[in-house]
Amino acid sequence: MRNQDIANLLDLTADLLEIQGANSFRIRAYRSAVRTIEGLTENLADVAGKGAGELTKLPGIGKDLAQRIVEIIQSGTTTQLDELREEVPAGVLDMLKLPGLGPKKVGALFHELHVTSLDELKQAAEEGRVSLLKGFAKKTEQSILENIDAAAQFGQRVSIAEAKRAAEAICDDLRQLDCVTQVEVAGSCRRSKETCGDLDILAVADSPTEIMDRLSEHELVQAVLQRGDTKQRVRLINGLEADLRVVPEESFGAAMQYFTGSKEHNVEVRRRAQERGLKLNEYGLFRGEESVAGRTEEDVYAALGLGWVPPELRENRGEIELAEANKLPKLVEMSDIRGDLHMHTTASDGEASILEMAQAAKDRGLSYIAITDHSKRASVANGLDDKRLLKHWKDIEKVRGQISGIEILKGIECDILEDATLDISDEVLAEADWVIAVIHYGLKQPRKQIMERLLNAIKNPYVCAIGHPSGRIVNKRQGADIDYPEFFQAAADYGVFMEINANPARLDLDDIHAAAARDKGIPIVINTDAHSCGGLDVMPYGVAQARRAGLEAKDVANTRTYSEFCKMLRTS
Ligand code: DGT
Ligand code: CA
Ligand code: CA
Repeated sequence: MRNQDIANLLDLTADLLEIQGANSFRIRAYRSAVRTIEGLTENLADVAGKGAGELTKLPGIGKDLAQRIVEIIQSGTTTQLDELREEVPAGVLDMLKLPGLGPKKVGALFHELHVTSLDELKQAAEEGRVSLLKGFAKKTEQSILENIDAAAQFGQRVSIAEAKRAAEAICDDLRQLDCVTQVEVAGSCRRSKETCGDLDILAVADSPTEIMDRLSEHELVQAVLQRGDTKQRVRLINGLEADLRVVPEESFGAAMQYFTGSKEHNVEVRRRAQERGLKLNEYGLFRGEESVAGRTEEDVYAALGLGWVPPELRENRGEIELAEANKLPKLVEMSDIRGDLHMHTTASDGEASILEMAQAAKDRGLSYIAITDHSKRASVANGLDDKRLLKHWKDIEKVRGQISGIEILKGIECDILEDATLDISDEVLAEADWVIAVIHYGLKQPRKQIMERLLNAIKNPYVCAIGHPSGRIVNKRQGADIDYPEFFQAAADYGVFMEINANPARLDLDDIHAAAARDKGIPIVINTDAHSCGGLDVMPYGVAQARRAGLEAKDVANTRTYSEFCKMLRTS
């Protein structure tokens, strides 16, 4: 059981408690434990293994929570969570996926309107019953109606981070078995899509029974839904479902190719096979009865006159032509990344100090970072005004003398205000090494206003990059209405970088827009936006998004050495 799995279950408990109107101190205790656990570098299960008292030494973890954590590690749930799940129907939790609906509001809808599903909520909103509730504005009701169809559609999908974590834990475990020679995850998870509908796991094993038994006993598995001779479908504790298919060794490559998808990619590949008088399915590539390829994916693609296509590109967006012409890009990799240009400290809403963040980044092999705390408009995040920012930069200068082997840029995540001005004065911005401009507020403004704000930021001589440009939250909130061609043209003209925010909840720019920005010659920076040391570990999701965009190392500014990176910055 990984830390994030434990944190997720505690967070779910907090949501359920809040829906049930529990004491706010208790809820806060759970939330603060979640943050503690997410920021931990050591494995919580190992800490718990050292003895009963060890967990309570962690900040924000008292006796009660320590007990729950132990329960989760041992059984994958808690009696409290099971009880809460009985009291609150699963459909009530679906309502949390709507923007603007937190557990408190969802609790009111459940208890006062007796709404227990998205369908019922839609009906209640259409009938105007939602806005009659205390604390609900007409605007909230409208927003529910605007977003409910998307929420129902996304409802069953989980973030790539959650999917990958579960897939890795399960695959690692199945690989322990002696009877197993191969286990890999395929499907959207292997393609690193932003969200996954289910997991598709493939294995080669002498004993299908043994590997299926092992899966059904896995701590992340809640229930076995179907079981056949070589195929099993299970539901995980986070609600995600997973298929395990045991395939013959000589079919493993063909099965990986088939189940990695996407469907659209497969349709094209299969058409190519047919053109050559071949038949392609999950068992192999055949001429009549004779097998031509199937053991490895490389063999399958090669037999069709194609180079091996990296999974992230398999969306039928031109990759097959590139594979045929031997022109597939050499996609950027985690090991190419040398810097991280977006992170927070205790100066605003981060959990670690400047020095701790720098040390954590250095431990992860980075050679430069930018500290970019919030500006004052982000008052909930304790954003900095001009004066505090100048003092904060002095602190950064001091830290430079306390750590070697890593360069620290004096940065700021500066809000682009609703009236298109910047939240920090030009005189102060002029002193920065690195300025990321972002829109946090007024995301729903009409396109004309949004564009005015973005263009104004781009034209400011001190702005280096636009952070999480669309402002979307994956599965939850749509991004701003941006005229991308105009936006990218301006960024290209003024030499402003674009961020791929690696936080799995953002992944912003998305793959399509990151590719479009690259086509305009705009340097891309992949940043974690970390709010704790552990937050630095989301970089692989940003790299995966860049790979889905077809980016190479040369397209990504923070693959450069520090001095090369500095040369790219605007000198004004
Ligand atoms: P998901 O689970 O919705 O996030 O997306 P995928 O891509 O993992 O889709 P899934 O789990 O339905 O199926 C896994 C792969 O299996 C899919 O990417 C391609 C392949 N596949 C499934 N059904 C079909 C089909 O009807 N035709 C073809 N050509 N391939 C299919
Ligand atoms: Ca899938
Ligand atoms: Ca599937």
